[in-house]
Amino acid sequence: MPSVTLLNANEMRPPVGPLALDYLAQALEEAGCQARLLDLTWELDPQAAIAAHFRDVQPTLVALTQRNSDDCYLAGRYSCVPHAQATVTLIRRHTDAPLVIGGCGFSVFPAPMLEALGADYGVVGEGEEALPQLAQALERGEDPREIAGLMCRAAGQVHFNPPRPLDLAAHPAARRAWVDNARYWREGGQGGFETKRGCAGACIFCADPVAKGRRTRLRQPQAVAEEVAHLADQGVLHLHTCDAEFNLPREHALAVCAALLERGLEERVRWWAYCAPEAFDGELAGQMRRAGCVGIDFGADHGSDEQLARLGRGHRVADLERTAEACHAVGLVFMYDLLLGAPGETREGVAQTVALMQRLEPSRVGLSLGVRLYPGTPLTERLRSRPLSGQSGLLGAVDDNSDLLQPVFYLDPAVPDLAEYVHHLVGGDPRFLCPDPAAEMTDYNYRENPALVEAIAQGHRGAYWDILRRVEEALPSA
Ligand code: B12
Repeated sequence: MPSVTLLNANEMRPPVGPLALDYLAQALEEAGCQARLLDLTWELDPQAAIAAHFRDVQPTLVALTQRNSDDCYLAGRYSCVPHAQATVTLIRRHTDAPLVIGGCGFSVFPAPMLEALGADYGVVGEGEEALPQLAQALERGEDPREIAGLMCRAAGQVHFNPPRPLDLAAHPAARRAWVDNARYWREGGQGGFETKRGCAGACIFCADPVAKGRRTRLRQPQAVAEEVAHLADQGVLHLHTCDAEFNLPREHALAVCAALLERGLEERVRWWAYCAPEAFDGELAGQMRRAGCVGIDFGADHGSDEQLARLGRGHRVADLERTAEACHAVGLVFMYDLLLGAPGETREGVAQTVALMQRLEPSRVGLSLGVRLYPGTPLTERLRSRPLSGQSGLLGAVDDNSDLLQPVFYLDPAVPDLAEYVHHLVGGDPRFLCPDPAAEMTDYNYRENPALVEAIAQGHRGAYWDILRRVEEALPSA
């Protein structure tokens, strides 16, 4: 029987559970493969843990999940590649088994990441079919190169088959039985679950359609509820959705809420969701609230219709006004995530956005300043039609980095002092999770966030912005 060691080496803190590995382990088992998990997040001595694991086990394949390529945060610009390289070196020292990588961080940068890590194979997109197929092909000594989504190097060349999106509705409920979800809940403050994959949005900057596909594929609402029940049985009582946007399509969001209510899960778990400001209204807010949702993070991006249109967003300021009204009416705590500094940004636009936030009174406002450039997005491809080197507005590793694996950001030259300017406009309002230029600008980065880690250790749970809110407002844990 083919056997696969699933490996997580995510070093970020607070620790976020490797949801992918719970899903992949189940898919391997259902395909007749053996799955073992080695979660280095919990290991104080990763080298010893790797050595001990491969002393006992010689798998057919080692499968490494690479969730992040970097922290995608202008002020941090932390690349995850060196840590992943070090992990691969350790793995290679202790096993001859071939190595495959996957995950969002990989799927956005497949060829350069395959090269940088020296992996044998990569899987672009979903792994539930490709991973068991690869393990089986290797066990039988067959050529795996026809597998959809597979990337590999042979004779100095990279071979790649485009991924084939899965029909998620045909997938059974996830049992969530491999990852130590209870420990992630205790030390990371939350669990995660997915209701769909893919995004049909046309946002010019977003990596989601690149990594997950442009066609939205829905899980069965009853299967989602069953998965949430499995997590609740493990004591994982605070959850975050892991979709691009929970409310797209709106009817599916309503159906998921109904399925949660049918199982009485609103009594057992609290959950937070990412939502798009369009397709959101009072009825959905009410139904989400009844189904146990206690907080929503809207991808608001900007407070001017012109800039929203430039960003390719599907909503306008009027939609933001409606979301605020709907959330206030049902008592849902909510946050707006902003993206300032994209092409077309102006000082007036920034001021208008901050003023809109102050008027709509969300519970929190998260500010991202500057846009991380991901290959394959309309914005990046437009900028790359000319050599990047020498273009104005680009920050980060612009030279010798044409694949953009090292972080590169766009910050419109019209607002070169954006961090200082926003800081001035916000004027110390604690609702704004705002990079502080004087404090190394790290307080809205969940990569290495000691304040959050401490709050979770004190018993706080839930979405990180909501934990930060509760700490700041001296409220009890959710
Ligand atoms: C929800 C979410 C969060 C939540 C997490 C909630 C939770 N409890 O899990 C919060 C808000 C905490 C969060 C934080 C961050 N996030 Co986040 N997050 C997401 C989101 C929307 C879903 C992640 C998820 O779990 N998806 C579901 C799982 C099943 O998908 P998956 O991991 O991709 O796995 C599938 C495939 O990739 C593949 N696969 C995965 N691994 C492997 C391995 C092998 C061998 C194979 C074959 C296949 C395979 O198969 C899996 C199943 O099909 C994604 C975007 C997205 N739509 O995925 C961003 C995303 C992953 N996050 C991102 C970032 C940057 C971050 C932060 C670094 C932001 C910051 N600076 O604070 C932090 C890092 C946190 C950490 N410790 O790692 C980026 C990463 C981009 C990149 N290039 O690195 C993404 C892609 C969003 C974006 N900007 O486009 N995030």
